[in-house]
Amino acid sequence: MHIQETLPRYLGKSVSEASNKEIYHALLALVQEAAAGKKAADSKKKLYYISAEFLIGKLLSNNLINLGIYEEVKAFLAHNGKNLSEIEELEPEPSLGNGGLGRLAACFLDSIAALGLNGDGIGLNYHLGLFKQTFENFLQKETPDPWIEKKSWLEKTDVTYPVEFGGFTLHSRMYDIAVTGYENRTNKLHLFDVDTVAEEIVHDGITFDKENIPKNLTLFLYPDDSDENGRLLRIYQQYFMVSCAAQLILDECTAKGCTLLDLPDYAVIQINDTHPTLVIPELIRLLTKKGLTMDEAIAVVSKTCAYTNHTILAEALEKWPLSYLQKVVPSLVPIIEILDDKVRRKFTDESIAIIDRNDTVHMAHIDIHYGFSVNGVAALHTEILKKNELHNFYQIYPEKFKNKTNGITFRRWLLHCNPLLTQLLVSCIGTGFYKEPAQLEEFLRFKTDPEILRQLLEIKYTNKRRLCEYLKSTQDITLDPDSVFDIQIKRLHEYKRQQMNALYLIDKYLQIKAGNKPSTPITAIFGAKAAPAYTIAKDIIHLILCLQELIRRDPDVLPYLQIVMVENYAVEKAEKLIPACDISEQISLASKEASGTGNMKFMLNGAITLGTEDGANVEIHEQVGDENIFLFGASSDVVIRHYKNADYSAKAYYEKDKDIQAAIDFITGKELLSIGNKEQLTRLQNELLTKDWFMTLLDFQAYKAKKEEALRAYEDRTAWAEKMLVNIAHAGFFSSDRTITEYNRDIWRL
Ligand code: Z15
Repeated sequence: MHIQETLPRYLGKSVSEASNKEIYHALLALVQEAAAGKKAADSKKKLYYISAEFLIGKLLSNNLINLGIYEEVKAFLAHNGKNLSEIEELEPEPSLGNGGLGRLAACFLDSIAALGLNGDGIGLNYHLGLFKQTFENFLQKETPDPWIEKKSWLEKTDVTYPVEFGGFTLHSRMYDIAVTGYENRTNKLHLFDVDTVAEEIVHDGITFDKENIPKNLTLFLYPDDSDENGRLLRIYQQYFMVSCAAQLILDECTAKGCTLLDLPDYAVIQINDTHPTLVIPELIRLLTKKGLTMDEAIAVVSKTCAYTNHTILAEALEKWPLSYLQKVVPSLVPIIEILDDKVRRKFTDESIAIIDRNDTVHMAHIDIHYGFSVNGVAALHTEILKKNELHNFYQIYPEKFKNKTNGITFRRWLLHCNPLLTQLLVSCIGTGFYKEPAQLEEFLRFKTDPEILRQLLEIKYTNKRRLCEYLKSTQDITLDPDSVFDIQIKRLHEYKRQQMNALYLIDKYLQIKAGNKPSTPITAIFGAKAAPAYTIAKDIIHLILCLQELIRRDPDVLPYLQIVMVENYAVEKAEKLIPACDISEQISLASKEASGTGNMKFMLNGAITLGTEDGANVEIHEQVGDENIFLFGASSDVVIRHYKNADYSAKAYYEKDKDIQAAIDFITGKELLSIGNKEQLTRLQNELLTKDWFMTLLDFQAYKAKKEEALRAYEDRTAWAEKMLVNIAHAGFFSSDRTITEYNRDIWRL
């Protein structure tokens, strides 16, 4: 491509005369055309990755990198007085996901295309996204996030399908986003929508009429499901998504010559968590309508669908009352009853039934009985599924169970977000790791090279300075780049234990007040959205914001400790935070974080993990060895035993530990009450003292000791840089290219 000629042609004027917005639009069109040119031939068998979330992030730079024209475009713009980074800032981030599960789906699409595999994503086009988070009076406030502009990556198609609900029919509209693989083929992300959706029904933040399905169906991702109408709306969304998916899949397969009985030769469907589970009965319904017998349809679908489990948290495993399904999708109920009946005839074990004695439908049970593969997302997680949560299924179907440890795309999480580190790596070991991430291990040769270690530290410092500038310009916060950057960014959930980090910071504050100052100042950074109806999660945000303010006002403490909560944490923020991190907080209660993927992004960018032996932290530990990770806390076995014996008492820890007492008492002490709200702070304190379901106090002292050890280790910068280097060099395993290669080898067989 000759960008000097093409870009002005798309612009209709010279680059130097164009505004950044015009250049953004021209690049958008140019990239879309270039991507379309990379559409590869359809292989016989195709993967369909169905997911309620695709947290794809901004696409311009990613696409330029994958098309191999990033440097060329950047240089040409610079030559004309334009800055590509400033143009990137104008792109709105698609708000199509919550957290890890959605971001994983996005990394997977990138790797599927990069590996040249024929696979599309299927999801929904939420107009107002998740929600936009702002802070007001130290509280989270939610407003709509209208990310779709007139000119966007979405390409409207003329594909539409009827979707029949109880009492009415909606007609879908398919939008496509091109997914261009790194120097490889272009696949598609298909996002279904309804033309009738009406953004104007939203008022007072994110409130809307939950019963007006034609107008609200694709407004928001995961609308508040704290009431019945919210839960019904979720089922409307889910059925709409999978009915469109099933119709599209059958259309594409029959167009390629599929006779339906041979569907598994043409399609493999990956069901991302239980949200798309209804695709199983929906496909069975459609196949029987097209003439297959019920048994034939069930057999065909069971060989086509594979399920990924992302959590052992009971409250996240979806169960719907049969009466809800009866109201929303009456046509699927007789099929689900047949599926249940077949299971009951074969097995007497009540715990594996599809419809339980309370007439509740267990979505994961449908996936496991009527899919050919079940996978967890990290080694520990898969073992826990087999041993505990899904033990009875594992007994019946041991051959279905597989582990597929998660991964991340290095194109976004190294090449794009950390160009300086990428450059250093290329100068040391060449570009082989672009396509073979395992080659990063060659970087180990430089482990004792003082010049390379110096450069690693210098790059980290530059990235920290850039983050400081960014936070200054976006949130008017001044940070000290010479402090140690300790970062916890992820959805807010009690099991992730942001509250434990907050208690540590209270403890640190009290120590500084008592004259015990850290040798290197500490900057603790948080980023997290809380589900709008998750009261305690919002209370934890309140606590952190109050602590941030308390210290901001305290000149005795501010030089040694600073807390900042980044507003509206999203992919674009992660891309700026991760390269600037020294200590990566991965402190979930062992057994509860299925994998984590932020942990991998931090490692790849030279942050050292401070974490529990949970999820993929276990595998990070295996990669880097004891010397290059800071692990603490109760093991998953111990934790699981506490739950089984119901013998954990937060109160007991409070009563016997003076540090814990001081930190917990501080939550409702006069300092914080002068800033925050009594109601929220008292509720949170009470929760920690009387419930503490995720055992914060159990691990508090171990956490504190290990964090102090990490901070001491940071004092020897050369030794620290060696740890950084080892982490980077061993991150190759966590490339999603490796993960996808395994999915294809063991599940999809494309
Ligand atoms: C989500 O982001 C995850 C699990 C879920 O059940 C839902 Cl509903 C959303 C996360 C896990 O918490 C995280 O540990 C994992 O890394 C990620 O999915 C991708 O597998």
